[in-house]
Amino acid sequence: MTLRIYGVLRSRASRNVWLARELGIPFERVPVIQAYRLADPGAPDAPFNTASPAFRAINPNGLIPAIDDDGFVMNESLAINLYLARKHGGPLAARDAQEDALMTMWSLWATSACEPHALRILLHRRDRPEGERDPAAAEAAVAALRRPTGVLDGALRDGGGFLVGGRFTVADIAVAEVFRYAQAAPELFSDRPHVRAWIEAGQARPAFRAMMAERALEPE
Ligand SMILES: N[C@@H](CCC(=O)N[C@@H](CS)C(=O)NCC(=O)O)C(=O)O
Repeated sequence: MTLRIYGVLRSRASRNVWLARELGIPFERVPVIQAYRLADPGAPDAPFNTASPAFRAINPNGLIPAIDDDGFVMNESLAINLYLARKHGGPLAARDAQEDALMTMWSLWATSACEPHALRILLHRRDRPEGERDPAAAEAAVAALRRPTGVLDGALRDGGGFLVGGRFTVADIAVAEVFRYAQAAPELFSDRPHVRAWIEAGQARPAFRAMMAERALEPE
């Protein structure tokens, strides 16, 4: 049996698919859509969604992504990526306990210190219909993300363009996928050359581009 990744690509499942493609491992993606994007998620003809009882059996939180790896079921996108990297090894994974700790540190930092602000930027600068955007909320999120962006820039400068071990790893995917949401605020990066170059290099990688090409086929 193969690895199953549950989720549409217009969700945090994108980071799992990016990593799986980087690792070159076989996987099957099951397109579970967010319930809030459907008029009636419980309708008999509704697509498989985060409120579907069959999906709740996989992730009782009712959130994508989740994985089933040959019977091993888990959720939380960044924990999934750390698991997959650890399992399959290679340059994306940690070589020792210290690298492992740093990869965990960057992943937790991405989701706790950065993601809420990056998501608010995305919502209020791009995803919500124009009339429903709150420019002040976007400004506040940009302000909140300034210091973390500076921290990231310094780490990339000192790390030769990568976060851990002087090479592209699962930590770069974790942080880059969160900062992708903040790209709707280019002013955040104007004085952060290392972050700009790193985002550009990550998004030029064939695995990222393949994921995004597939994502573009999904309804907005
Ligand atoms: N911390 C979780 C967050 C998961 C999450 O919020 N997923 C969103 C899509 S990106 C979702 O499933 N929303 C569906 C809903 O709220 O019904 C992770 O990183 O996996």
